[in-house]
Amino acid sequence: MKTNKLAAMLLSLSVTLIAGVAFAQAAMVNGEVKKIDEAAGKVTLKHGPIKNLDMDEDGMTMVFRVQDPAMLKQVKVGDKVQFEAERATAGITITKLQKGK
Ligand SMILES: [Cu+2]
Repeated sequence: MKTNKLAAMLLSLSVTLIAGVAFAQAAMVNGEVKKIDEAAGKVTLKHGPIKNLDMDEDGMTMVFRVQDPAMLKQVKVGDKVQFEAERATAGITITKLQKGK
């Protein structure tokens, strides 16, 4: 049956896409804290490439929102960090933030 073949093809394609997205999100990005704005829940990071956001440039400095302002208490200006960021309706948001090595 043709319909079944097409359905199977679409299913395997979407599985591949989901796996790809999961892999991109799992990759932690290296960064360095430049500025912290706890009141606004924002942090300025100089960061390496962020594959899941199509940012291939190295050494780009920009402001990120943080998902939870408490994240900002774990880091200070000058710290090397690792993070994960996602594009959200309110802007690019950091979903994970930890001190790097
Ligand atoms: Cu950037």
